[in-house]
Amino acid sequence: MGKAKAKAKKKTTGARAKRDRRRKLATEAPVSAEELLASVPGLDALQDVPAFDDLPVDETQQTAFDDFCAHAEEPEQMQLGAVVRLDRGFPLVVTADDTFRAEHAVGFAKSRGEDEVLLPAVGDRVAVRRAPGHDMGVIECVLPRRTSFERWRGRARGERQVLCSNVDSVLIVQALGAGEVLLDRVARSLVLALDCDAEPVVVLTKADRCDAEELERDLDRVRRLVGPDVRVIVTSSAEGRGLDEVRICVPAGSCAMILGESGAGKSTLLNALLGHDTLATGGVRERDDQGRHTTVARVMVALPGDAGVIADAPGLRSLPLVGHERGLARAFPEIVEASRACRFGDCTHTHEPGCAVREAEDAGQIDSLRLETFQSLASSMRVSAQMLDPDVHL
Ligand SMILES: Nc1nc2c(ncn2[C@@H]2O[C@H](COP(=O)(O)OP(=O)(O)O)[C@@H](O)[C@H]2O)c(=O)[nH]1
Ligand SMILES: [Mg+2]
Ligand SMILES: [Zn+2]
Repeated sequence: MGKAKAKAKKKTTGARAKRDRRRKLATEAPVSAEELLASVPGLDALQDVPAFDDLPVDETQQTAFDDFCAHAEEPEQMQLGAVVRLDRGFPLVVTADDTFRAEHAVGFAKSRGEDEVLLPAVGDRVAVRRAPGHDMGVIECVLPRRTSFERWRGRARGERQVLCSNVDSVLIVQALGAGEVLLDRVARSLVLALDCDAEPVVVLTKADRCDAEELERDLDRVRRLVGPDVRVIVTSSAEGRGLDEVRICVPAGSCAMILGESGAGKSTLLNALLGHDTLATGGVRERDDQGRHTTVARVMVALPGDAGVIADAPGLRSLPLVGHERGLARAFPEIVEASRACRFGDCTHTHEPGCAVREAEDAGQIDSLRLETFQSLASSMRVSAQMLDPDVHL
């Protein structure tokens, strides 16, 4: 692992100075009504918006951008940008020179596969047109995604929704002190992160709400579940605990996505890392008075100092696994390895004779908690695959 670290790039002092200047501008007392509105935390404040240099462009993306420009009309208007915020307004894009809102080009929703629409997600590197005299930009092309964190939205007629692209790590947030930590959620998040090539990190929040004994019990279970290769961090935003450990997981030049249920303490954690309240907390703005989620805001913030970027997203109640076999195999490699010796190729490791996985469990080589979790995830994936396509038998 440590992939994010390897990718980390030292920020140039010039870029940082520019970002700090922009931040200073953003924190100065607002003058007009519009600026006043823009300064309301969690609404439209440009504070903590990442600079273009915080979001490195890889070779494939640069080449795709150059190719696109080679065939674009008036290529001198094209800029390489990154989508850093998707909220109520138009996508917010940063480029080397500027930060502005941008709309999609007409006819942009071109199909990628059959009827899949490629709309920009937070984290996307894009080719954006900035015509002279225009405040708004126009996103003309989404450049190839290095990684893409997707989740299944809806049931049988659902679709894959990109929550964040070009993600290096996923901070799996679970709150302590509200009964036992839900291992099923941690496991699902782990599978989703590994499926998209991101490094998972488990962040247990609100440690101030439980005593030492509860903490030890929860920590043991989570560690046992995720195995020795996944970092588990205990935090309390209320007490400032564990913040440095989280920061270390998000080195400069990398992007982490924060994943957890509504109320898990994600925005509070981000505010604690930022040192001020940029993101709305308490879930108030996330719901209307019927208690429905209304905000679909996905917001990237740049951590202060020599650190990277974190994308906040609204809480996800469910994390369906649909076609995430690769992630499942990566999360439980020892089980997949052992299963190669099972007598039947389609062994479910439940009742079949000659099951090498259960033998390994009996011999103490496979942790029973991990096997139990694997079984439950694998079976729910079989169910979701059936639901999507009743003719497919896994
Ligand atoms: N005791 C305690 N409460 C916290 C902590 N972090 C967040 N909270 C509370 O948990 C609630 C939800 O937090 P929020 O950050 O909005 O969660 P989000 O929906 O995951 O973004 C708020 O009322 C916070 O004050 C913490 O470290 N300790
Ligand atoms: Mg939040
Ligand atoms: Zn088996």
